[in-house]
Amino acid sequence: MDFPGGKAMDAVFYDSQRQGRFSFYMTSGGEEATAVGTAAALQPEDVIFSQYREHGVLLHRGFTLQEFAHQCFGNKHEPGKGRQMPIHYGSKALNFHTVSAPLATQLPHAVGAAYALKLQGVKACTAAYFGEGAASEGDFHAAANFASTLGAPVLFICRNNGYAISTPATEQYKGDGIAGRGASYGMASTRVDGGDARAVYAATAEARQIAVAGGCPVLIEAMSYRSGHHSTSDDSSRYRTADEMRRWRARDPVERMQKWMTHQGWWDEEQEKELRQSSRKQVVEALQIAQKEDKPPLSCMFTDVYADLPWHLKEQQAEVADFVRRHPEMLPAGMPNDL
Ligand SMILES: Cc1ncc(C[n+]2csc(CCOP(=O)(O)OP(=O)(O)O)c2C)c(N)n1
Ligand SMILES: [Mg+2]
Repeated sequence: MDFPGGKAMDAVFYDSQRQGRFSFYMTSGGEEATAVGTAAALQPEDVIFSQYREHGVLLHRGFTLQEFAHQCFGNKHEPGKGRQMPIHYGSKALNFHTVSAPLATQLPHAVGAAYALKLQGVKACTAAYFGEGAASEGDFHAAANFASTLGAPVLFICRNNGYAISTPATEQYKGDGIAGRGASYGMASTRVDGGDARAVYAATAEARQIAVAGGCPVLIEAMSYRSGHHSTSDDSSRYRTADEMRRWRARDPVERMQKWMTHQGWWDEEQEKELRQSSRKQVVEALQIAQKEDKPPLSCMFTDVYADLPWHLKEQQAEVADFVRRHPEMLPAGMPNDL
């Protein structure tokens, strides 16, 4: 897959997954301006609930390439201790709730957290990211109604990238997209060009001001295009034309930003070349380091859920211990057996 705009992280992580170095990856190509533009307009005390395609938000908050790489390899440095699939990032330090695979579950959570901030008198909001596909879930509607009736300061940030895996937006809804749904729940709503980082920033800054000052939700629908496959388990050439992809790739958000900065005289080709090379080197190094690290010990499968292990898990733990004693070759490479 080619990556317009020279996105080092997505390009190298994607290729590494295809080489079989880790199990799964999702790219954010075509939607970088939505992630970075919104993140730039938020404050560190604002709490993020993301879907899974918002790497730019984490990068903007200071999540390191090494942290991304550790998580994708599920090694011992990953806070989830390897119990989640790759791309399920989270960071307590950065006020970023861990990605949850079932679609839209983050939306009612974000509303509850926003209401809690309001009750505590904290002048901050939550930001709930979701795809237009996730907006078909009941959780979206429950969250929108709770947010507007309770007056919860939450920003609903919809990335409308045209597809829910292989289902085009034209087959997902018959109304005029997602922004209109916000209005029908009685909340301020806007639609923005999700490929224009400056427009996204301006819309988010205003939305945040409305939400925090007014104690109410705001919905932003950022229109963009998922320029990559849905995930490393998908082949989008099966359901969309090369011509459609070419047309959108010509409007790549990173290239648009590069052109604008160059036009302003703030950026040139030489700086661009250097940045691409050094970014790529940093990403490759982070992956090499993460791949060499040990996995969390086997016992982690059974910890951190119950204070006291219930009988049925004790039984399963004994079964696993017995199994790896009889079949040590089945223990994943680099995973200490502490059972
Ligand atoms: C409740 C639930 N149903 C189905 C899925 C499978 N699934 C994963 S991603 C996805 C498409 C989501 O599309 P969208 O919200 O538009 O996000 P995008 O992938 O386009 O960023 C589906 C159906 C899931 N993870 N959870
Ligand atoms: Mg989508």
